[in-house]
Parts: sequence; structure tokens; C-alpha cells
Amino acid sequence: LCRQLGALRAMHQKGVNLTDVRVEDGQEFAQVGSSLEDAWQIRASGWMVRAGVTRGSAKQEAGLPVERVISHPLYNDNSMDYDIALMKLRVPLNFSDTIGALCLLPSHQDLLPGTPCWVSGWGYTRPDQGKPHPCSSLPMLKEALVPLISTQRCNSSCMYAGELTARMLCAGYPQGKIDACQGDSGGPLVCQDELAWRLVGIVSWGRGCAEPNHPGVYTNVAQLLPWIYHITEVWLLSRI
Ligand code: 4AZ
Repeated sequence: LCRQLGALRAMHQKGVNLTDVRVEDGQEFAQVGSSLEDAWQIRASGWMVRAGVTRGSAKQEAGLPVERVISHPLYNDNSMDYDIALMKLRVPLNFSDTIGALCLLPSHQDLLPGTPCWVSGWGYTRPDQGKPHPCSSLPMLKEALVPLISTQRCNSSCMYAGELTARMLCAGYPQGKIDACQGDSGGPLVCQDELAWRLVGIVSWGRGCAEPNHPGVYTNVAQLLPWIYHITEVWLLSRI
């Protein structure tokens, strides 16, 4: 059974897209959520999602309305620990050739270092890219093969020297050159097993992009499954 979680491009009605402003960042939330009992759970009427697209879209292009957004209550802006949020669409997606469900991992499955996984996004293709020229064509979705790197190795003194928590995992190449970059955050890291494609990570952070000894750091979805199941169960049962 796969839940309808996965690679979606979301944007804000005001004209900011999900990759420009982190959904889980404080201010947007503090403002909108302050009137609710649960400050972490807001009615996200301003958020829109586009599904089944590979071409980057203009800010004013229509999307599907989002009913709710919740960011993890333990999210830490400094350490980037618990870098995850969930969105519930107002109306379920119609599955098609280009829109489907991505599976989660079976609980407590540990993937081996070297497992081939794919990251995708509309982010920078050079670390110093800067804003695109207003007349330049809209970007296409890009993907890259990034093998998993063990946390033990990634947390060693020559890589991230203890900065990684259990809610993080690394993927990429010790020699650099291929990596996620700014604007890819929130996007999926997927790996295929015998049964399905699985959402293993979420693009989170890294020192620069594609630098040697600083592979991409991803939210370790396997460690957050209890929270994902809890929230989606509540949303399902309460019909909110
Ligand atoms: C970012 O700022 C970002 N090289 C995303 C991914 C990586 C670095 C920065 C990984 O959104």
C-alpha cells in the first residue's frame, strides 16, 4: 500500500514557490498558525501544488489547492534536524501516466551504502547560479543518480564531522561533481526495490553543491515514518 506522498511541485498563491521559501520555515507559519490551538498545524489555503509536470511553471499558473500543512514540531532551523513537512490536498489527485503514488519504506528497513537512488528538482545547476533572467526559458526538471553513503562515513572528520543527526542521510559522491543544490530542497530522493519506488530522502542541505567530501544531506524518511503515519492517520480519521 502506497500513500499519496511524493514529488510534487508546490507554490504559494502570492507568487513564491515551495523551493524559494521553505514550507517549514517559521514566519509564514507563526503568522498564519497563531490563531489555531495547534500552532504547527495550519489551514494552508495559500499553498498550491502542481502534479505531473516536468517543465518549471510560471508563478501565476494554476495549481491544486492545499488543505493543510504541518511541519515537524521538532524542526530545527540551525541544525536542520527534523526537516520535513506534510501537505494534504483539498481534493485527491487523479492518477494518470504522469501522476502516481510513491511508496514509503517498510518500517525500519535499513538501506545499504551504495544503494543507487535518484534525486530530482528544478534547483540550481551551478552553485553560484543566482536568479534566472526574466526572459530565460522555464527550467526542466532534472534528475541525478546519487548512491547512498553511510552516516558513519558521512559524519566522519573529513566529511560532516558529527553534524549529522539520525534524521539525516547522505547521498552522492565523495569526489563531488553530481549533487542536489539550492532550490532542490523539499524534492524527493527515491530508490527502487523489487516491489516499488520508495521515498527514502528529502533534499535538505549540504555544504555548497557538488563539492568533494560534502555530499548532499537528505531528511531520513525512514526515521520519521511514525510521525508520517500518525499525522496522515489523524487527517484520514478526522476527515480534515
Ligand atoms: C539548498 O540551499 C541546498 N548540495 C540544497 C541541497 C544542497 C545544498 C543546498 C546539497 O537548498
